[in-house]
Amino acid sequence: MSPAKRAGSGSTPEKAATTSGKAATARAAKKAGTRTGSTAAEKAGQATGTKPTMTGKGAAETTGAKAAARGAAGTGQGAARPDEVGSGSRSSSSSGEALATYRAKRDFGRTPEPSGGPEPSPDGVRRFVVQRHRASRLHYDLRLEVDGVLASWAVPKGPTLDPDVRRMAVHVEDHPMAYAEFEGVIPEGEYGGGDVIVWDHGTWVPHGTDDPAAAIRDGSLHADLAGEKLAGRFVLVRRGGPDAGGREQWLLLHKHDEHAVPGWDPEQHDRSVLSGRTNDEVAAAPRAVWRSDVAPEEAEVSLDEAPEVPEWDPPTVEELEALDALGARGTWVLQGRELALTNLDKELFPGREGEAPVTKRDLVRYHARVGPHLLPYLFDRAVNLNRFPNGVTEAGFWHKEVPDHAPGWLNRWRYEEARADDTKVYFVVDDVPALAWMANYGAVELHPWTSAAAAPRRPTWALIDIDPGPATSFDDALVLARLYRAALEHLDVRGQPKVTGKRGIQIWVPVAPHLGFEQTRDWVETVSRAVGATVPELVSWRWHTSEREGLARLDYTQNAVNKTLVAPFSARPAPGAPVSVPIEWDELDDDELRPDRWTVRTVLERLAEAGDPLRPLVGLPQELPEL
Ligand SMILES: [Mn+2]
Repeated sequence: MSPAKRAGSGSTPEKAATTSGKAATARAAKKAGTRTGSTAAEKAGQATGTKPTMTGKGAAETTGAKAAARGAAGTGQGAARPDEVGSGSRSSSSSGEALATYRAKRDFGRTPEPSGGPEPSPDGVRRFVVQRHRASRLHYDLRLEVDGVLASWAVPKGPTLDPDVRRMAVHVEDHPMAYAEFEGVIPEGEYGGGDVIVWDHGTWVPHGTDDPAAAIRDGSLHADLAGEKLAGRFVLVRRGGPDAGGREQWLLLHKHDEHAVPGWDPEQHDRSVLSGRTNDEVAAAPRAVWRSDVAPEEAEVSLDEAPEVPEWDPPTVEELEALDALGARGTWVLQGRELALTNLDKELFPGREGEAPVTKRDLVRYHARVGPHLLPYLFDRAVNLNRFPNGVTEAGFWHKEVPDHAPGWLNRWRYEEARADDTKVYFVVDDVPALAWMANYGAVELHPWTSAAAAPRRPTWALIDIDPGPATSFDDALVLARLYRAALEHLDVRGQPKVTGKRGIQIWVPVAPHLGFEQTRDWVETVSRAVGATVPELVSWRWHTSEREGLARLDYTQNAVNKTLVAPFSARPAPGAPVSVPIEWDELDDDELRPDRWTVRTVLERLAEAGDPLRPLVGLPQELPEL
């Protein structure tokens, strides 16, 4: 457990920041080939006394340039909210004051900030970068390394080699070195939201001074740039300000030297020097997201690498015996957490014929035991709850917001992009006690988001939902599932079916998270239309249930932010507490297969024998082929 987390006691925005920062930290740590003490993975390991198993790819993928950027990033203070034209205020770029404007403008929650002052690059070489940034308006951000930070100007028309052109340049706040190699998207709704490419980069040397910070304060800097596009001597000179918003207007021009090119237009050179991609291409399939709510060395979230998923231990025999020994209510100590359990003998589910009802104690016990299998699907993402606190014979209700009374150790995530009427603070269920708490809360169905909390607009699963109508038999659903199997095999796409525990079948397809929901939704729709076209007598495309004539719906619309399907191994609100269970494709041909074949009483035995065929696909960064 991280110190930050232990200190938390229920102030939700702060805890939300902690959670998201932690998830980002896990990625950043993996990228760097190290692990920090605050990853959820370690927390889980410490809580259970087991060293977490790290999956996924390691640091080998990190390019040298990235590694160099991160090396420099470690010395940065504060964090970056990428500026927009005209909306930043200037900074002196002097050490000590550096990045103070960022810190003043931002709330990092509990994320610890690095200590120590800025340092020059180890080799004494000063770097520069120009990012082409499409925010509310297109502009180019010229950033020069000065005393361990990036002194920055927003240049609406971009720098040019044409010596007869003067460009307006707004002096904006210093950015941390960690931002220098960032290329990707900044989420909508955040400051500077839009897309960013590294339009040029290289090294620079101040001319006529060995104290460029002082030169900037004095309003005139000559800089010799050696980039891939820009070269030669540039002059930055202050022309006015600061205005009411603290902004200074500067001019940027190129000297008449051997690198000058009359008529040179930056828009004619619009590709990234890192990836060769345009802003349009980066926006369509970004490889990274910049978070504004965490410290800069954690702020870049790669979309090319899946999050590490830890492993969890089941409860011990002694812990389960302690649960059985409780009366109708009491405190259960599970993996170091104290759970205040209530109404343990309440019947949550009627029994199936000839079976005893399923009590809340049974569901708590099930959640604890199935945790190691269920948590990989909940880890690091928001979860929507379908609650039945009075039992499944009464109507349930959707619940998303973390209530005030929830214990402080439960992880939360703050949905920054939520609309005004949307839930802001969600649960992130990432350990076994949290799952047990959910059962006590009457959260029968757990519906995880298809996107990770760190990048809510980037799904990691594409979902195919064979939603039976009243006239759809299970045999019909199997026909449709087999058609999907043929389609996925033909396309060489990996996915796995699961029975829903009610009447349907879903197919979960892992995807690389640089894809957006529009892409997963369109892809699933296209495949589904093809499947449906082969058996039109089984499928309706009508939106309203009443118009479907009882036919099945191949529902691709759940591929959207905050739309969800039930988690694997979550119980369903029906007699006997049936469970949604991933299956092998071959099991579609098993005569004994039923959509509600397994219950909370039988699925652990199934898991012991057959395992979980979907688990190897968690985090698989699969591309979806063009159709
Ligand atoms: Mn910008």
